[in-house]
Amino acid sequence: MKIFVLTDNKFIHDSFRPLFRTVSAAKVEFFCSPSSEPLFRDEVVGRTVTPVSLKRDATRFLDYDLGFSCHSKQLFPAALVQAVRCLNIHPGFNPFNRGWYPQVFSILNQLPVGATIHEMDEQIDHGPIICQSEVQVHPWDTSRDVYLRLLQEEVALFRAWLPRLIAGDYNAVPPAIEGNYNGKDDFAALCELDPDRVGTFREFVDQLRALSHPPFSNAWMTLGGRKVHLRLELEPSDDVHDG
Ligand code: 0FX
Repeated sequence: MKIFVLTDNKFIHDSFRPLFRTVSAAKVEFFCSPSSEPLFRDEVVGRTVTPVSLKRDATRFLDYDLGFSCHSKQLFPAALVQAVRCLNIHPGFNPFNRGWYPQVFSILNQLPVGATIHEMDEQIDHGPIICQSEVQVHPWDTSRDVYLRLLQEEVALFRAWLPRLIAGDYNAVPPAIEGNYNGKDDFAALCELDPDRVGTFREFVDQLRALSHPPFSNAWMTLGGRKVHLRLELEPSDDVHDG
């Protein structure tokens, strides 16, 4: 059995790779986007993570039995997902807040967030769901706090399900509703803050914590003619208060 794994995330790569070694007698090969090559410099030297552009070279995977998208920046073309069983592991609770940075939007719209493994179709983070696990969001969490929790959940879910994913031993169920999708533009629109906007303190805290994800500079506003970035730090104490 031939399996390909596409990833652009070093943590996911380092966590998932050993899992494949323990469960599979199959031949498993790892690939990344050309722009992610520097992340895997050590592996690339040993040719164990191969850069590939799906726009140019998707046909090279047509004779594989199974493909995984594990935080890949590239869209799998329709011809590939129709010809080869392809599975995606996604840091979101499908079908809610599919697409860009699910935890950012879940902090704001309170829709569930978690880890999902699903069969891929030609749409982003779409397709029948194999398994998923919800992750809690506290009112004091930043995007980064939730994201780190999501990564742990993804590893746990992948570890638990990998043998069954490889064997095709699962029921993939289309989501009952279409849910919602957020794109790059939705995220960019959130990042630009209007200094004259009127709202509650809670709304401002929620928007800023949703955009606080060091080392990234997301939220910004124009102050004194300059673009100024903002980030929030929240420190929950052990004191319990009502309200
Ligand atoms: O690995 P990943 O979580 O994202 C990758 C792909 O880039 C993405 O296209 C795909 N949908 C996803 C499943 O896998 O890493 P990342 O560095 O792109 O983003 C990680 C988190 O960092 C993100 O959830 C929010 C935060 N972030 C990232 C960037 C680039 C920001 O807050 N601002 C940013 O500009």
